[in-house]
Amino acid sequence: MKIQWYPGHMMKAKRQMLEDLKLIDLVIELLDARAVMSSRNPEIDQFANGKARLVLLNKADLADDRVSAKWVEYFKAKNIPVVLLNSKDKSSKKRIETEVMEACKEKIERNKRRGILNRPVRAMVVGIPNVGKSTFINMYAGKAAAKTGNKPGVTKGKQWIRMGKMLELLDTPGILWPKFDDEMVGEHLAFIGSINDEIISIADLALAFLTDIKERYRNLLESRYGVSLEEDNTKEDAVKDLYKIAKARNCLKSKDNYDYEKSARIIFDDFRNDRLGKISLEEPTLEKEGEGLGEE
Ligand SMILES: Nc1nc2c(ncn2[C@@H]2O[C@H](COP(=O)(O)OP(=O)(O)OP(=O)(O)O)[C@@H](O)[C@H]2O)c(=O)[nH]1
Ligand SMILES: [Mg+2]
Repeated sequence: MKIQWYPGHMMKAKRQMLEDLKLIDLVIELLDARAVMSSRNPEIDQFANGKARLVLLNKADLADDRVSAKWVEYFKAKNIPVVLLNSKDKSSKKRIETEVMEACKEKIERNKRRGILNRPVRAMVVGIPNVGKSTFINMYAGKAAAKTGNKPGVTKGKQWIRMGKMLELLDTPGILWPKFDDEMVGEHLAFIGSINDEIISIADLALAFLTDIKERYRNLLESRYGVSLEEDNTKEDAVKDLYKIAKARNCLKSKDNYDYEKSARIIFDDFRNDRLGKISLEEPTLEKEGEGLGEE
């Protein structure tokens, strides 16, 4: 499926972000651990050039641990500080504090040498819609300072949140980029709920989702819906699988007329709310020199 979503408010949010970057010492980039490649803004290295960086692989509680471990290795090999994170888990706070302070260490020391002692480090939290930026900030702050919600576009404008004396965090609205070069990127972003569902045919998206994950996570689908999925993985098989799930969930419009939209919504509600199991959509691949995620 070809999916694009770049509404006007994102263009505005991007302009604001570029403006605010001038004030920032550290860029905290939140990625979705289930779709690390697709959730990474391809322009980020250019935006954040010269700033201290920290990558957080958020929603790690929803991702496949085996795959997440590979992603950690991937970023480590590139010398990019990376942390696997569940922002809903309050006990992550201590660990993240250490990482943030480590990432800003140089800046704090440079300030000290210049005799600047009381200026807090300023960090900007960036990422695609719905990746958990505001949830992360609330966990870190230990209070509900920023508004959160399980749909894209909850944060509308920027908001500074002060963390004690030494740190200020800037919450930003989620942004995407004008065009996804690869169709898969748009699909994966839609699966994880970073694209407004209203612009997509949800039943078609469910077919794409079933095709995408069936080979690796067949057992999770079968046990969640109590069905036995088709052996193969063609488009026709996906239609049959969606039918089986609709039937198992009693999604009827009228007698013998199944409501595929309803069953598609059930599948995405389950996937996005941790009822399907730990699923990762993307694994790191070997890449050519100089290509891929992030600077060396
Ligand atoms: N399971 C799980 N859910 C999370 C995690 N972090 C955030 N969420 C949930 O993801 C949804 C989106 O969180 P937000 O913090 O509003 O996301 P955001 O990045 O600020 O989104 P926008 O403001 O729309 O750009 C909420 O339902 C959160 O509860 C996490 O680490 N694990
Ligand atoms: Mg937000």
